[in-house]
Amino acid sequence: MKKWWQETVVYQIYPRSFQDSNGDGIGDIPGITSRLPELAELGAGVLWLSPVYKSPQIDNGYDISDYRDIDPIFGTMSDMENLIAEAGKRGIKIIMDLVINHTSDEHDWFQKSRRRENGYEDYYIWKPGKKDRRNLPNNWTSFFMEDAWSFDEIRREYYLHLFHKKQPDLNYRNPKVLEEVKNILKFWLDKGVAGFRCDVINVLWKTSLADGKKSLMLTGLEHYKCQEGNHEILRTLRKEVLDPRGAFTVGETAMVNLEEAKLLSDAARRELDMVFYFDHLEMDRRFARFIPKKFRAGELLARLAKWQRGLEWNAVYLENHDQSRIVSHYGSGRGKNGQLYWERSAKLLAVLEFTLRGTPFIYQGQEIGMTNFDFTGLDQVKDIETHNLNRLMKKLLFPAWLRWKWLRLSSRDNARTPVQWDAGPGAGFTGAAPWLGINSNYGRINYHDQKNDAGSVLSFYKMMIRFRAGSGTIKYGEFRPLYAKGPIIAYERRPAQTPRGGDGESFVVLLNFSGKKTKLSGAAAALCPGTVILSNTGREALSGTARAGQPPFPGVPAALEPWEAVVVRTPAGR
Ligand code: TEU
Ligand code: CA
Repeated sequence: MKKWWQETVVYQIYPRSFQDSNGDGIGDIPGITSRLPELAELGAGVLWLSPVYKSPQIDNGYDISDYRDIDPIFGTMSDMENLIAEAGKRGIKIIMDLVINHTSDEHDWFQKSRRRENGYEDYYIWKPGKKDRRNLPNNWTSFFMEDAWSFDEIRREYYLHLFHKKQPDLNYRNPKVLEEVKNILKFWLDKGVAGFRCDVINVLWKTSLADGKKSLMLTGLEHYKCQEGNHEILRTLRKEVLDPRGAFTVGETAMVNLEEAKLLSDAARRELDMVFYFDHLEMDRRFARFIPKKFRAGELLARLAKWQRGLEWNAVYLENHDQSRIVSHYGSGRGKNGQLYWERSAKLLAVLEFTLRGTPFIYQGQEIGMTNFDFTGLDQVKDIETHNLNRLMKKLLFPAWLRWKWLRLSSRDNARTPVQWDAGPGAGFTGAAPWLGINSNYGRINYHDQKNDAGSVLSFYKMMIRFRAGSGTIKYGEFRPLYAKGPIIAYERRPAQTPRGGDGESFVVLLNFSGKKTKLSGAAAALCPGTVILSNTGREALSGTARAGQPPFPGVPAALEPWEAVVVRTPAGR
């Protein structure tokens, strides 16, 4: 049975960088409301807001000190209620970012827990110990490349934090914690939100606090990733809160593998509706996403095929607030003369995203082809993860030039520079000094200049969103990898559950991930006779000009132009 969240497109907003409305250089909720017309025109059906709750902003809001209040930098609760109402008038749903693995240390619960106030003693994971780095409760390291334990001067004990020391982990062995979380979900669902993006939702249950297998990345992971206790928490939340309200959930599941993702997102298990995995964005990186290695289009196809065919339903995404900009990462920005094919490669990536099986997620600015930042040094970077990684690499004696070479590729700030709305002052984002530098290419890449340009990246995104919406095969059909040679990959989308050759549309997608015109081997050309119906080079116009009495231009091109993307409709019964 089809679900509303399979039909729609989700647009992620990182509020502090989206639109400033009160001239303090920080994006805010009224700013989002003012841009609803643009979002409706794009075709977004759901808006996912990164956290706007009260927070000391150590991790840009992923350190929450009050789940039931809005941080003043973003506005007020009535601004939030107004956004939900105004979006609703346009048929747009809102989902909130649910961060329940940890809170801020400035949350009332932590303040009470550190003082052992009655009932709060065990809201977090505390361990006795002398204040001495040499005898931490275990050898675990954090996602931010530091110790995972800090000593609290008030309680005189250690507490666990898988992220920053100001983000203490909640203790789900204490049933009161889950009750608190249920109430937070109800509070926001009663406000009219349609569901949640669930932050690092696969590390909630720590089965053991024993030492972990030593690793450069996340010593201790095996004790808390995707544990049975975590599945139980998700099933409880689904059963008691989410399903009764028909709420939608997408889980961010760090370091998840396919088997774990199946358990977390299998419909019959009633845990999450879908999950964000990272496999497809890390095939040209070592140590998660920090050290670059060669991009291989064939490897990308293999990984996409694994998840497209492995999961019942995918969350399809190429960018978010933690990842670098996809046109810089997998597009022409990866190579030399990146600007030459910037537009065409941004469109190629849109063809990829909107012809895969699953719910597409667009990250703010992706629809206009925003690129990685143009910072010249770490002093312009705000993200704590980048600065911690720099400190770790310095300790490992990597020279400064190499540290910066790698960090500028993977820094989360690449995704966090302000949205480039127009070529005017502050790129139309703010009239003040922005909290983070605006990319100097906003004169060339901005929403306003693309809005009415039929050939722009933005117009192409709108067309791809409509194309997907209009095709049952693209939404629900099977995915089959067809071809991978050098920079070219091809895959097929066929109507699901029909014998080969069933009626209904079938498509073959061909993508050239290079700046060179590349021949298709004979095998590929034979793969998909048919008609080019869509491309980022206008090739379909050729195939559409069938000469009188002649069949339409035989679809498959013998070679793909640099960064060319082609969608071929193959005849039924192929
Ligand atoms: O991210 C969790 C997380 O695992 C990422 O930082 C991850 O390391 C990377 O994106 C995978 O390549 C979530 C939020 O998205 C992030 O912004 C927060 O900093 C983090 O949780 C803590 O809440
Ligand atoms: Ca503001």
